Amino acid sequence: MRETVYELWEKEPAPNSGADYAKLQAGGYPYDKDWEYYSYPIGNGYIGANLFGRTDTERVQITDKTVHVQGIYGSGGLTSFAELYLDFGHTDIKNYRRALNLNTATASVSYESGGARYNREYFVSYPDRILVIRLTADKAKSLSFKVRPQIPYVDAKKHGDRRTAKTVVESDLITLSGTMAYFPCNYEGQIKVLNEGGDLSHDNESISVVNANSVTLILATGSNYRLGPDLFLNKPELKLDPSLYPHDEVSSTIGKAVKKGYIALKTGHLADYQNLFNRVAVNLNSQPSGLPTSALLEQYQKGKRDNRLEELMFQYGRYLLIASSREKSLPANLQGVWSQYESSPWTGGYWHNINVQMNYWGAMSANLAETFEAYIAYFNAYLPQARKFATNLVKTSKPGVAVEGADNGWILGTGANAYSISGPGGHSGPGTGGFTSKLLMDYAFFTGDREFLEKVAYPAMLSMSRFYSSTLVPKGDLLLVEPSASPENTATEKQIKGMPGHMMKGGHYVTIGSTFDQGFVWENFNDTLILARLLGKQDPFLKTIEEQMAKLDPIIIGASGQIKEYREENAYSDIGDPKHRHISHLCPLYPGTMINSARPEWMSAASKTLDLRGDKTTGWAIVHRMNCRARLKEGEKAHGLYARLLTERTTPNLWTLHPPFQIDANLGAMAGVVEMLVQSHEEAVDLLPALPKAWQNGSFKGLVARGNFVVDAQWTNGRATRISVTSRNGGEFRLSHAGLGAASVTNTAGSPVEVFKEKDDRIRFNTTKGDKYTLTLK
Ligand code: FUC
Repeated sequence: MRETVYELWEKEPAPNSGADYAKLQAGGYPYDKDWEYYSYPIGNGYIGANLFGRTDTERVQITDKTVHVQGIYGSGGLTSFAELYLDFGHTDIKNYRRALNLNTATASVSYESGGARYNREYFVSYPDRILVIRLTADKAKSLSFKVRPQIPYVDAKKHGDRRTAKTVVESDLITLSGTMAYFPCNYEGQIKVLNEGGDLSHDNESISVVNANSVTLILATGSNYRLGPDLFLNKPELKLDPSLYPHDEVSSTIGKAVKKGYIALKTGHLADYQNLFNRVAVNLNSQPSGLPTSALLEQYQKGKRDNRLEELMFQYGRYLLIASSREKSLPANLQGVWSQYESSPWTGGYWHNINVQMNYWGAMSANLAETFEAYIAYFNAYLPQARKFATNLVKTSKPGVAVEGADNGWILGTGANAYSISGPGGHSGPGTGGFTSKLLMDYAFFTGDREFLEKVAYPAMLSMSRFYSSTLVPKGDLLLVEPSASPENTATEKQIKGMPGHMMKGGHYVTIGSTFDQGFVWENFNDTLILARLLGKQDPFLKTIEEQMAKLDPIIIGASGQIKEYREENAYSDIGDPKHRHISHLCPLYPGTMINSARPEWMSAASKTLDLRGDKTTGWAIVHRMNCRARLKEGEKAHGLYARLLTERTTPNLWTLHPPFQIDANLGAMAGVVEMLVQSHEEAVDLLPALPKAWQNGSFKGLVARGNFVVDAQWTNGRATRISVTSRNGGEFRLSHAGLGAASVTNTAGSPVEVFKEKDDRIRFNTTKGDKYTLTLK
């Protein structure tokens, strides 16, 4: 397959007209449209940077995921770490180009001014944990500029936003340091200026480069944040060790990077990044347009749909996930790893009633399972607090029943961030737990990692099942979740008159046994049982959940042919906002698996529900609809939603807007594209299950199916012409695709493999770990 270059590019720098404190977005301030719409994001999971590519004063806004203010809810909130300004003062700019290349995770700026061509290159290395900016010119001694970093928001009015700030400049090194008042979090950043030719001079806040041939800037950040259970169990002032300073760590990171030098740093960055990025190619038979990205997007938004933009958006999702979630870093938050804010919208947190899950929906299938390791570490750290929530809830729901010392399971609610998690309640019930444990299950299924299955996934699923099992409330023959909600949906007093539930603050309806909660209890029980079978576990408790599962009755079809959101609704939207962004009652379809092809009546009801809910909604909500349509194998509609996301909720830097910018829709749409091309949640892997007209010809390589099978395919007029499968773990492989029953299969050595025809369109064969199988289609 040919290698396509995917890049975002423009002929102009990003504007930078300042931020606006008057505009509060979801509690986030100040709002900076230029940052949100036009800057290019780079990152390594720990550090994020937004690049403006300017020629007068370049702005590089830097975020460190661990550095937080008090945040709107008082439990922590992501904030900007620093601004790095580079004063060039260049005028009469010609032949300007800035780009963000996704194949190399490198950004560049290039232009002519005053008879010289200037080039800049930016990347954030994961292996070396640094940001590198390399500046060159085609004329000797023509690089003169000032390196002027700034610690933002030191004059914050709110106590919890305050920070102390100190800038120290030595010959070629600038050190930024201080303490965030709230936790207190000690932070430090160092910027090393390495010039080739010319001279350096400095004042108290900046370093000036004069007449250099080339310059390399290296930046590292650090803090006293240490991910671990104490962080979630302790009071704010005890979460971090105030006597711990990151100075030695940051100095050592910089020292090592300086020693390696630019070439080795870049080689290391490329090797690390491309190992992940190059695994997947998706070719939708597109052509390069020759247009800058903003113009390409504008054209698309005017109705000229373009497959290259759709491919670019997919690969951008993979790029953004790699940039914002790596092993040992914190997971990708609501904005990935990017925040220019004093206080980020919704704290820039981990929202567990859909947003953080959406971040990882595509991690495994888009062949980036490693990125989920950041969430696993986060999960292990918050688990003791999640257990406390469960024990307290069991105590309230079963007063008098001794629960001390027992495994009461674990549970968490919606709001969480790097410093805290919350328990379920309010507008989102305990289904948020099952929503979360689904991710662990997906990781287990996709990777087949035996140790993870034994040590993490099974205990986690089983333990959450214990929580659900002991808190379900008997009502007649059924077992229901109480209190229960359909996340964030609102109702009117008139709607809920005479209903069993009640209204809470914000107009949220709280009731018994919503489809969301019942559905996720079902999914959790089901997953626990599957894992138990797989691992050969015997435990009398498994029998209990099997019996309880039969009493959950999660899916009920209503008078409008809809999947009911609430048990007590009759026709669609008897209760709740008929156009609400959340479609929590369709979680059993996606990311859940209860609604599937084996239940066609549920599939039609889910489709009907989506028709009734409509597509006019916000960023991530469009994406949840897209992925549901893909699961329903409604390719045209899934594609329509992808196009809607690009048309209505995508900015020129291809970030997606709720609004404000949230990374969830970028990453969730990436998952949706895969879901249209390969699905693996049913008995057999389904190839091209939801192909729209616009994608009738194409190919992909490297998409992953559950069982850890890597699939490559090529198709013409919607029918596969070439399929191959690499078996990472061995085991039986089942594939379904039109006409597949007649296919023959050879292994890596070219020897024929015994194939069982299960149906006209479905085959099965055994695989050996590491072997690649080629299918010959008749
Ligand atoms: C959920 C959504 C909101 C927003 C927030 C971060 O609460 O309902 O729309 O995306 O998360």
